[in-house]
Amino acid sequence: MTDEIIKVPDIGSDGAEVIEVCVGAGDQVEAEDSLIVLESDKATMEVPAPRNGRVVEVLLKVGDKVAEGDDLLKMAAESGAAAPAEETPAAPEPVAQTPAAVPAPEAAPAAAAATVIKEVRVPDIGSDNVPVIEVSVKPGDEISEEDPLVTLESDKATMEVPSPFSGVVTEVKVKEGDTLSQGDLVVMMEVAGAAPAAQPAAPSQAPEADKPTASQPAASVAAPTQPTAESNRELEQANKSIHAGPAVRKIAREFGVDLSQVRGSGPRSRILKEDVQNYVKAKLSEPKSAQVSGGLGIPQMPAVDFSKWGEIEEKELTRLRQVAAKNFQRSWLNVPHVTQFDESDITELEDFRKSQKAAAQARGSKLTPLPFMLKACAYALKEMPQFCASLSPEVDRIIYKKYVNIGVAVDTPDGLLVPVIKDVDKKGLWELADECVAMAEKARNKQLKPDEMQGGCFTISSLGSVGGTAFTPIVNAPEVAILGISKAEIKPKWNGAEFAPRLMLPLSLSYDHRAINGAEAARFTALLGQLLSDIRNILL
Ligand code: CAO
Repeated sequence: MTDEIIKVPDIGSDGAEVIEVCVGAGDQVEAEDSLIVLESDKATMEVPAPRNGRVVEVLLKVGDKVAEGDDLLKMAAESGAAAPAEETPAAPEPVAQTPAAVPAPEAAPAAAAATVIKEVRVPDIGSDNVPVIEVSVKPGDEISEEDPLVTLESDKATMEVPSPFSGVVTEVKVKEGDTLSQGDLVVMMEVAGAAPAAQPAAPSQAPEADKPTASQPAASVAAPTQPTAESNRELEQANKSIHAGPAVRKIAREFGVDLSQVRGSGPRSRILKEDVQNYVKAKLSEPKSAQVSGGLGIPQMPAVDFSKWGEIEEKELTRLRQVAAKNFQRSWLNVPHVTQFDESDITELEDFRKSQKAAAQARGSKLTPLPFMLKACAYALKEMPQFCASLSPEVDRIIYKKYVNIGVAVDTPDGLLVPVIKDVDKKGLWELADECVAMAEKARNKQLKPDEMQGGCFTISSLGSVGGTAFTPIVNAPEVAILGISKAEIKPKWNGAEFAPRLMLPLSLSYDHRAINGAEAARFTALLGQLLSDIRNILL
């Protein structure tokens, strides 16, 4: 038995940092098990085992900087395993399960092998020379039909090119920054059980129905080896945006696990195999009553042909809106909402804010009422910790958070985003003002990183710059409350002797009635009102 040095494969960039080592000396691994996790400035990626075998020695450690061809680990061939490496050639791309240089598309597989090599080309994307902003696969990845291959961004939209087949990626023909047009080659794939391709599926030759388009899922194109249930397809779709590697996605698919429900324990909340296993274990041991939660049997809306009554135009929702729609619906159906309305006299606060506007400008910042709201909410959350909490999924425990991170809903052309301002209680007004401006700008330029939208305890949704007198925001579950702010308005207020003009700020606090009762909500908005009417209260 000869040890083989497994090397770092082509990682699509000059270098990357090892952020996790998933195996140790003596571990028995199977092909596709994750060996290490790398993070470059563009992406996080797992390096999978090229075959079954035993790890003899790990040659890298967390924090190491690596590049293609670096030694990764020493692996012994499994006794009895087919074709052990007899010599240890420093193969430049040992990770790919399939040869790096794929045969021509027509190369017939061995007599009994039921695989063919297929080309995947860019479908009709509505414009030419669209830049690639993300490459989601690498050689050796086992992917499912409709998994994203690359993400393209035109001046109009961001779109993913989905895989029309389930199979193994053998070659990636594009890289970030390339520009693509309809018909350009994206990847080569080894597709199991597919009818041998009589001709490559070049769009110019392919029949219309064979061309996946950005707006039309490629479901009809693939020749799947086994029929996929509709629910499975939805699951895979939902799992796509989650921070997890291919091996984890594979077991999630096998167990039918919705990864958005799984808490990641890896670096930067990445979901590991054990997390999925623990989730499945926890689900299986759940009492039946908990398992039925959410299964409300609500009938689906009927499909209506609106064109019967006049001209229509159908447009695909942005991905952001689709995700937001699911989140809103999930929260609306799971959380018994109540909204408490109140108002706060911010006359003096507004005078103070205006007096500081020039100073804000001089610092290159903007002082809107929002940083004051953040500060007041942080104070109120510390005073009333039941608002800085989440219920356990089984609704038998409440988890109090000792940190004060507040999300701010930002309206962007693609939909709603909620960047989270961390440790609001520890920051000053200027710092909060700067961060609000920076986060809103990042949100609108699609530059927010996942960790900048995670870890919130409470959310503020301000429509104050737009208008309206009140609204009923949807709780950003698993948070238990959200504060809606509407436009401040001058109103006549009785001061005991006369009506005086006061600037009144409308507050709409929606809360989860399972975690918070009405009196608590009324006390919370009253406290906010008191803090905002004289911001010096915060110093007390
Ligand atoms: N009453 C009166 N005026 C207000 C106000 C209020 N409650 N809140 C803000 N304003 C004023 C600001 O003071 C500013 O005016 P000045 O320049 O004269 O000071 C102006 O409105 C514009 O403010 P802004 O929008 O630039 O900044 P902001 O800090 O108020 O809000 C942000 C930032 C990101 C929250 C906001 O731009 C936004 O996207 N809001 C929409 C959130 C949303 O869609 N929520 C709904 C979620 S549920 O679907």
